[in-house]
Amino acid sequence: MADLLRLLLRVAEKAANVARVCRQEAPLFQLLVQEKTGEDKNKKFVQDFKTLADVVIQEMIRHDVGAQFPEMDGFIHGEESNKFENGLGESVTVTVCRTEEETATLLASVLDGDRTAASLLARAIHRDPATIEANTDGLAVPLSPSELGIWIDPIDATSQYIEGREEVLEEGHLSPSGLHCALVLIGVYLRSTGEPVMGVINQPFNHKDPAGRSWRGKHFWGVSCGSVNVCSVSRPEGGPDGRLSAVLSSSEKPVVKEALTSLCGPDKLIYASGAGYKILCVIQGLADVYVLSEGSTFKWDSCAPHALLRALGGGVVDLKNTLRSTCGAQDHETELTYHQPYTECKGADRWANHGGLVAYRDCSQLRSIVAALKGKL
Ligand code: 2IP
Ligand code: CA
Repeated sequence: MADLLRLLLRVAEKAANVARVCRQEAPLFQLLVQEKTGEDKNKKFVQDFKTLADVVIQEMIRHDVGAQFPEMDGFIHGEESNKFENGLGESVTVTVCRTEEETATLLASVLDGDRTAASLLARAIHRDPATIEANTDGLAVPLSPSELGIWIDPIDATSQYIEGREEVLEEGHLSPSGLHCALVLIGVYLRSTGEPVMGVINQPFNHKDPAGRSWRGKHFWGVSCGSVNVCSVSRPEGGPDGRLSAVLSSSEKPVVKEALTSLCGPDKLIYASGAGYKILCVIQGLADVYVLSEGSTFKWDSCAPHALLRALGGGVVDLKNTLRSTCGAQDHETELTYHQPYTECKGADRWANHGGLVAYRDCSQLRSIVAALKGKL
């Protein structure tokens, strides 16, 4: 497991490099922000570049993990499909090739021959990342790769990534929107039970280096398996006034906002972008809980940060099931799992967290949230 963790930290850093390069290199950035529709649309060009960048990152992770752990091939899933069709009906499967040149040639074929953009992207994919320092010494978990599956979200909070607003993050403060909400999420689950057991989060745009030019990232990881619970973030202390704070999507239902305002007080409700970023806020103690009443997140959004929360003694439950459950909120029956699709649904919806969710560090806080929302949804 320590080998797998080290590899995931490394590929997440590579993914963060690709995400940064797409914003830093002008030929890629132009493609990233332009949205061509109707007459303007180049029929030889694949759907949109944003999706291509996501797919490239996802395939790079799949390629590197599959190369080191062939037993995991077929169990590495992501948000995007790697089959592209352009407006002329031509279909191309985007993969990472053996050499940088081959990858560049393949990418050029979906970028209507834009060799400059294709080469820049291929270089970022094939470049070795900086070494990631993580103290994984002595991390012994009795699991083999053949028991595990992976969920990848190449870039969560894509809208913030594209918009690209730069915020200076203050230690201990939640900043609701901006580039820092964009995260690379890689979660590992147990194939037999669907429990999340390992998570790696890379925040590609954490701060700018002192020279003020390029972005530096930050990474977080956690392992939770049986009696082994290790997290790179130490468990945050409770707030001074003991009142709960909740982070929500700005599009949350009024009834939820009202119930939580009564419970927490209006100053303790915070709104932020990105499903992964909101769970990261709970992990870091910038909020106590993240409540979402809609089924608008997916397995790839929650798997990685869920593993970190479990390592800290918390978790992520299905909100609807928890409200329906007759047992206490501590009952792990309603924790989200990652191995079974909703077979009655199609496409991405097969993997949605349909019942909404509550991410929490502390079971007693989860109980307060459940009590406040009971009978209201
Ligand atoms: C999105 C992204 C959105 C989030 C949505 C996710 O993933 O994290 O920000 O909505 O649930 O699926 P909100 O910010 O309202 O919580 P992606 O950006 O990868 O599509
Ligand atoms: Ca996402």
